[in-house]
Amino acid sequence: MTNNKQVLAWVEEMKNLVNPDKVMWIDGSEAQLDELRAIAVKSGELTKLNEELLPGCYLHRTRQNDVARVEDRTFICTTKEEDAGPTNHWYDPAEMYKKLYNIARGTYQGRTMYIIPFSMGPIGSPLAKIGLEITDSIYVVLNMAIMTRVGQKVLDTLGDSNDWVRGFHASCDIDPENRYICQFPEDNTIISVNSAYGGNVLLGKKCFALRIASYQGWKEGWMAEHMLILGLQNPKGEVKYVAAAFPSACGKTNLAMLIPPKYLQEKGYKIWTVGDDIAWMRIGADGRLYAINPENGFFGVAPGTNEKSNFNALESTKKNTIFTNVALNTDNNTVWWEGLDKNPPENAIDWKGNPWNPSMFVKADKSTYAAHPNSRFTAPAVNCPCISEEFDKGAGVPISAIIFGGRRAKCTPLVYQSKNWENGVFVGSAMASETTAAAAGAVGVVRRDPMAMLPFCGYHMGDYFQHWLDMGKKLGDKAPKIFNVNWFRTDDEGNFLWPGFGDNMRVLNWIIDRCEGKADATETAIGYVPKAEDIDLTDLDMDMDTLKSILTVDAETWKKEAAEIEEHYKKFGDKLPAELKNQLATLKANLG
Ligand code: GTP
Ligand code: SPV
Ligand code: MN
Repeated sequence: MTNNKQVLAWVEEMKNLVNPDKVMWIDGSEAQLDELRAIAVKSGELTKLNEELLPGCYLHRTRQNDVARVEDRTFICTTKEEDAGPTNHWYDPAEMYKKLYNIARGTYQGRTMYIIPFSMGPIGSPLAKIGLEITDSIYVVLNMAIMTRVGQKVLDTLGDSNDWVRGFHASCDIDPENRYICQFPEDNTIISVNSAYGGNVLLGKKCFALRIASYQGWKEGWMAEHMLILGLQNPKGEVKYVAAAFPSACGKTNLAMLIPPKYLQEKGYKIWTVGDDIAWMRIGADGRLYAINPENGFFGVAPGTNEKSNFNALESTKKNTIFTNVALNTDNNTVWWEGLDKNPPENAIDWKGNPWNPSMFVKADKSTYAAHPNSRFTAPAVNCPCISEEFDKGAGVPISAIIFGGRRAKCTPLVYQSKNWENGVFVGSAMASETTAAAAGAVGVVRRDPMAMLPFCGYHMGDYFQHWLDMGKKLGDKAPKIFNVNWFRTDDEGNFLWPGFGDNMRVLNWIIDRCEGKADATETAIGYVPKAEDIDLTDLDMDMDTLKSILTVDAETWKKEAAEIEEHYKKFGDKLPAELKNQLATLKANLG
């Protein structure tokens, strides 16, 4: 399939290491993918779902110990430890290669080695990058064929170039004690062993498009961010693009596919989806910031996705989709998850592979749920009813606003605007959010997650902050405006105070109005907060007092927040840019 000498040498080296029975290059043809689907169904790796109701769809269950990203087993392997920084786990590259090769040696025996050439970004786009993933898992091949552009065309585009990322995956025994997700940014290399779950093994996604790409972006002057990209169309038919960084399972897919409230639809407002998880951004010829979505599909959270909360995501999963760790409805061979509808199947198999029925469900006990809280769908982007016409173009869309956000029951208001780019970088660097099921470990614990990149930044986070500041200097007055949102404020009983989902459009409209100088705001210690009357509550069952309560910036709460930010900043030592130190001092002064 290729004469590229570096590619062939690496494939040969890996082949000698793992000793497969067979080797298969993924050419991207439907015929070849179909052959693999048939093998996986026969072996039980995939379950074919109801062809009438869910054409081309399959269910896969992972091991119970392999259901999410594993941050404490994820390593950045750079020659110098300090280059990985205080927020990453570091390992010496030479030692890590040795360790990983010892784990992987001979493990493809009796198996097939699949070689997947893939492009992150539309093939041939000046913003795209190429990778190869070697794997022994058909599940990985079929997911990569949805999430990225794969096949012969990628190798043709690569030609003899050595500008490509090496991704090697070995399932081994799925042993959690020997699970390693390792990035070698200096070598453009990723190695993942002993997992067979999503983000750990679909190496184009978090490992390449964020960890490796953030490092490349730092060296080459562009940005790889954990951001959705959406286009907001106004009644005049103009489309403004927004990128938003929220931590895992904090609402990116939902915001990216938002359907506006009826009265706004009737006025002519509409949202177009460019991406739901990752943005690669470069300064264009006109000096503005342009973003592409490097992915080709959505690896979305299933629980909570329904016709009302996210119609477009649900529609996207109705054909050619792979479901991971959801429940199987055995009456009609379809899928179900908590929050899909109010009719759980009477006869089901839960995500662990055990018989399940609704009488077993106890709301407070997640272990009784039919679907795993981090169960997911892998759906082709072309299925999405609101996919943007810019999605496949590769030129990128000009970004008017960048939004940060997270899950904060208290403290952070519904929305505020930073005072300028520098202040916006401070807001992003100080972001915090409650942890979710997207990563192994405790759920609901508030932690600092700068720019939603804590698990994904491939280098020293202090250098990363500096890179953001430098990008702002280059962008000058063409820089996007920076905002922060929080859909997750709760009352004392834990009920969400803001309706969220489609109603987030009301906040997006304020954001766009601010970018165009059309909306008013109140200046507070943390930034510009909307006047309550400027958030349109038409058709909403919400009183002004509740709205005002989630727009309030409480000085005492924020003084505690500032103290926590100061603590968080200590980690970065000398690498903390002076601008951010000054920003924190200004915040403290503003709070009095
Ligand atoms: P990753 O794919 O892990 O990066 O997640 P994501 O950021 O794309 O999050 P997603 O949109 O899948 O939402 C995660 C969870 O948050 C789902 O259970 C949603 O139902 C819920 N959620 C999303 N938006 C809102 C919102 O506006 N309000 C509330 N209360 N919940 C939301
Ligand atoms: C996330 O955790 O942010 C995801 C899912 O998008 S994974 O691909 O597993 O990282
Ligand atoms: Mn994500």
